[in-house]
Amino acid sequence: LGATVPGYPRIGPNRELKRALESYWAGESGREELDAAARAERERTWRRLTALGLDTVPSNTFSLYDQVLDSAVLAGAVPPRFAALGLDALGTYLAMARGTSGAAPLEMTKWFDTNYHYLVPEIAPTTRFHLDPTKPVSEYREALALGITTRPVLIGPASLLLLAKPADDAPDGFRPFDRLDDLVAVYALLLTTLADEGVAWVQLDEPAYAADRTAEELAALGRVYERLGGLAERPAILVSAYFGDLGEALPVLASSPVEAIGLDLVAGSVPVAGDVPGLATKTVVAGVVDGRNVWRTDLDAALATLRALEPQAAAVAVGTSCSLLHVPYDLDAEASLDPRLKEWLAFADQKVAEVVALAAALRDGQLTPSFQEARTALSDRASAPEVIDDGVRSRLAGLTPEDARRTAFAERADVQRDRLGLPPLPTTTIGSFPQTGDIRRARAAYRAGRLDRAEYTTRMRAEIERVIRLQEKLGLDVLVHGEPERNDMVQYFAEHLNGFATTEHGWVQSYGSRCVRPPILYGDVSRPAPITVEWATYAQSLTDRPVKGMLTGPVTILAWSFVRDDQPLGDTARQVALAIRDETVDLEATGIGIVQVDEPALRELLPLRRVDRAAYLDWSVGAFRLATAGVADETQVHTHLCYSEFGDVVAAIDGLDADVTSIEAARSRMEIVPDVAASGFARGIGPGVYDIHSPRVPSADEVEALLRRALDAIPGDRLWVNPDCGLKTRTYEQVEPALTALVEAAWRVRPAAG
Ligand code: THG
Ligand code: ZN
Repeated sequence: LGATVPGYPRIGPNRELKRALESYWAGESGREELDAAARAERERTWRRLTALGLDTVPSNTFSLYDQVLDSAVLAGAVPPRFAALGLDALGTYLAMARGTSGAAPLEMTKWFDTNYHYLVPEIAPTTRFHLDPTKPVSEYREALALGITTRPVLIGPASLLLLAKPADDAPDGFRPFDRLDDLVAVYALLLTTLADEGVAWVQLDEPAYAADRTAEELAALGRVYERLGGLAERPAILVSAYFGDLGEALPVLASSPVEAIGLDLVAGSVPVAGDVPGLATKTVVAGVVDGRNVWRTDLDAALATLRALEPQAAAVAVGTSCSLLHVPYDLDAEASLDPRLKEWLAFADQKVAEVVALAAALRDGQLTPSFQEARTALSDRASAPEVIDDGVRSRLAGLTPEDARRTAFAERADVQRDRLGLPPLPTTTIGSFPQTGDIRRARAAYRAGRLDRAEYTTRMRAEIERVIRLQEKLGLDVLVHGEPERNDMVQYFAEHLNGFATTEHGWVQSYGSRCVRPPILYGDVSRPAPITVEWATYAQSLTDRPVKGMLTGPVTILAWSFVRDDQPLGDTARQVALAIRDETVDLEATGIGIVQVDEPALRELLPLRRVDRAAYLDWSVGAFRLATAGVADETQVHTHLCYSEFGDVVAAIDGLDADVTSIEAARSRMEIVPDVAASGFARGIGPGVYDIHSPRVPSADEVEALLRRALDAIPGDRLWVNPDCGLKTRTYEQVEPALTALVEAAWRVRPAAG
């Protein structure tokens, strides 16, 4: 295997695939253009990885939408509502990804602790697994025709089922994992088919085993690879796991008849010598180059790790810790990035080069000049004045527990009730309003210098006024300014804080055709000047109703950035928290009575292993409290969290000590509300009553029913009425009638909440 990587970005260095998909969806181009764009991106990838010097190049890492969806379709796991549409293969695939008027799409959720989202396969006892090997086979042939021999990559069968959910009509107690034997039969057929094609190696990804697994799930993993490894005719098998240590799954795999195991040695570590004797017969693909952060690798340290592994394994190959899907393509595309900072960084292509250099060093002991370059860059970074800010450090050192503590919630609640004078079941939104083409163009023109500051401010103010008047007309109780000035809720703050750099082309796929440009947090963080105060106070000046100030919380800013790796995350989080705290205090000083600090990513960074969770929740909750405890009792602090898996973090949400928390609940029809109430959560809560992830507009009757259900579990003086999430990705045609229904429903239910 030599030098290789488990995966590579696929959206295109200039987001070519995004554009091709979106123009196909808009009906502006046809199937041929889409296929051509996809083929061009695959060819570019294989040629690039070959040119950079990898010994073995992966294939089937391309996806039109999502790799989990690809594997589900390969196994025939197409739910009946999509099969019934009678569409061709592409039509069915895209219907599963995006839905149609009659068929809701597959649910989307976070890919482990990354900012990538995958589509959740739906499995029933009746799912008829059957092999459709078209995609990996045709991509293998496509590469071969270019003279490049590749290793097809697929999600392994055990992880595919562990990432799936039971279909809605599955009987109680049914688990997708119950179908493992049936699914493995399909994978067995696949391996035989690939062998017939002449495929020498296949990579099966089992990242679900980097999380805690039951004894039953561990035993099942062993059975899967006994069976696949025992096939008479098959390619050599590489089982790859990433985002952490394999733990107890490692000896299971090591004693199965697979040829190679891929380990994440950045999030995980080299097994203790002698602990896993089975490794002695395996090739270990050592993921020593971080596949999900952008720092240049300490090549000496990585080489030492590789050498420490050598005595334990039959052979050591070199790779990145996980697929490079999570980093941008090429640092060389960044013309405006500070040249000094650039020396400290590596994007996907630079990481591939690091892998190649490490493999060469391991093979013949020759250190290429890149080793010396890495040493120079690392020592420069360690001593750079841009990284250290003594003011920030001494402020952090001077903090006391009091700084993260407010008066008891019940006391504050009384003061806030008197000040705000809101009705029961107050109505509000999460913060962002639809971003019109005009607004995006104005921001772009301002950035490019084609619009001056005064004209830009005039345009933004006009939009804010429009949004305020609309909310007044709709009858909402707590208003927002709508965030027209923000490109992204993290990037916007990064652009205004010291210690962050932003990129021009550093796009990373978030889901489907959607991308984000994560900022790079490289140094001590501080706030040089107020960021949002001007917009929020302008909005407040237009209306008598309370306007909420809108901020992004420290944990989410970290989660959606590339964060420095030279100090504990908790320290970095507290620096960001202090910057946000300064902003809350300034908002309060200008008369803003409600400040919302969003933490949609709080759940996302929760460690995969239970043993690590308490420490994480300690620093993450602490950072949020530090960010929000600087305001007086009469200032109401709100927070917003996305996604519905709250069981794991209800106690932590309470620990945030926010006065009001809004959460996603519409898609699960308020299912989580009784759980939240049963946990003893006694603060204000706004379970979303309008699913903004879909273009569908709810009726007032429907919202009313949801509210009545919520009111069964939560008293009316603590229940807020709001959508599931921000409205940024919706249109005004959808938002206006939906918010009309929301306000109407709140009015209908209020008498019962009195
Ligand atoms: N910001 C960041 N990460 C996120 C979200 C976010 N992760 C979770 C969730 N929200 C992901 N959702 C989206 C929704 C829309 C888009 C990206 C992620 C999106 N992106 C534009 C695109 O691809 O066309 C580009 C945005 C831009 O112009 O800056 O629409 O909100 N960091
Ligand atoms: Zn949300």
